[in-house]
Amino acid sequence: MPFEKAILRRPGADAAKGLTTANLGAPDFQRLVEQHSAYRQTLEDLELECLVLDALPGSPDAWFVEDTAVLTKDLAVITRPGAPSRRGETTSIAQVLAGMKPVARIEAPGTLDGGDVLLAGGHCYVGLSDRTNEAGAGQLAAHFRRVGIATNPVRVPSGLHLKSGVNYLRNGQMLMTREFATEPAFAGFDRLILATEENYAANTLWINGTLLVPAGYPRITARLESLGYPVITLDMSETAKMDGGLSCLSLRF
Ligand code: CIR
Repeated sequence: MPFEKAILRRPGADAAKGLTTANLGAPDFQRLVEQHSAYRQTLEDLELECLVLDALPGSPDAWFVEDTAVLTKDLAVITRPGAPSRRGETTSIAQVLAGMKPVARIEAPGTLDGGDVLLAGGHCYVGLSDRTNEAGAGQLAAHFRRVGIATNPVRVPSGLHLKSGVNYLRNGQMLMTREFATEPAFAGFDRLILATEENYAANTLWINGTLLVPAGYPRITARLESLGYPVITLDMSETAKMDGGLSCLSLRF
């Protein structure tokens, strides 16, 4: 099903104060704003109507909107982010989504980040990570069961989120780091395994038939093109400095 809309949030001038493990230095704010604008423009070029929210003062990670909600055709699940510093971000997203879809919530002691939720061919895989716990994953599965979506938990051995390491393309093809190559939950997919030095490109994003791939990963870019996907590469250098990737910058529905 094609996406029609996306919700984004502008990075704030305090973006460098967000959480990160990347050791790549602080993002250059001007470049970050330019890269974020290019991302938005790309979604618009691919026919998505973009709602761009203002930066949220005091919440330097709020531009990673993907972590605050999980959207399906019939439901919006407001998350309870695993990082305490990010919990306040959900209030504003809940207000935005309230008029659009029925809303459910992840409640304490559950924690869940949207970056751990992978929807593939009508099925949901939820990562158990440093941010998403069993209680949060269980609550998500219960909400999804009510709208006819089955959910499987998947352990995230390293990295921030499940989608830092695995993403669904189309046609039964799953792009993943070597860590997930033997994960039984993905055994039924045609698995495309990344070379270790290209692991960041696991966070490739399917938008209406086109793949958005982070710039700088020539091997996987060529492979995806050879499979017949139109590919657009985007410079993600400043987002990567804050542990983010392409999927985390939007909620798509
Ligand atoms: C964080 O650590 O929460 C943010 N600095 C990065 C979140 C990235 N989100 C995502 O991949 N879905």
